[in-house]
Amino acid sequence: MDTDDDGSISKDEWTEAVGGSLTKLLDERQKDRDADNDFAIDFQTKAREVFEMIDADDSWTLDKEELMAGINQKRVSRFLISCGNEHLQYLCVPARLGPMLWELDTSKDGIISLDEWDSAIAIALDKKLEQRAAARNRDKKVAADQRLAEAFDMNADSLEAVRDRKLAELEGRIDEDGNIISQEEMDRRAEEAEIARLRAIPRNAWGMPLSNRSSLLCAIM
Ligand SMILES: [Ca+2]
Ligand SMILES: [Ca+2]
Repeated sequence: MDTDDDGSISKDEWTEAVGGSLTKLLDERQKDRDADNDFAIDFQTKAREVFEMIDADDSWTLDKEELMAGINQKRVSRFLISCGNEHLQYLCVPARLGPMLWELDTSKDGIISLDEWDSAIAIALDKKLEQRAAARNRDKKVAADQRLAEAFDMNADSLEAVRDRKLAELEGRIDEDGNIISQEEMDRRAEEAEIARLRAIPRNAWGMPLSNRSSLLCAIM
């Protein structure tokens, strides 16, 4: 920030630093949007090609026979399986083709029109864009963690250790010596305590808990 190295941050330096990171953020968002747009165009183009590959008689509708033959083409099945809309994905499972056709055929005339196909593809595309955004956020989080680790002069492992400790503190998993108790150990201890609790319940000669009146009655009957 202190670009002229005079030991203080002037108004201009501040404006430049803040403005710079804002511009960078906006640039990044624009880049993400552009990449998503390119992806969407490519996805829709492929989807249309797949439709045409299945539509053997060029009627602009898909019937069951065309679908059954279509899924045997590698490009068709590869697209469908990874497309993100499960109604399209399950078309590739012969036993489920009928029910999926019924789901996709919203007009219930027994065939899939181009409109019905496009609606299914729109759902698939939304899912894909969601996955892309999630993956991007994951990447950004990893990058932010790395920056944080560098800022504190720690490597990612020690940052992870700090985070583990914080989590253990929050969950009350610290023993009297200040060591972290693992979740498995906590589970094991809880299980042991439960067994001890059950053993401590006074029982009659038939092994029924004395405190439980209904089981006591059962035992008598
Ligand atoms: Ca057709
Ligand atoms: Ca239809």
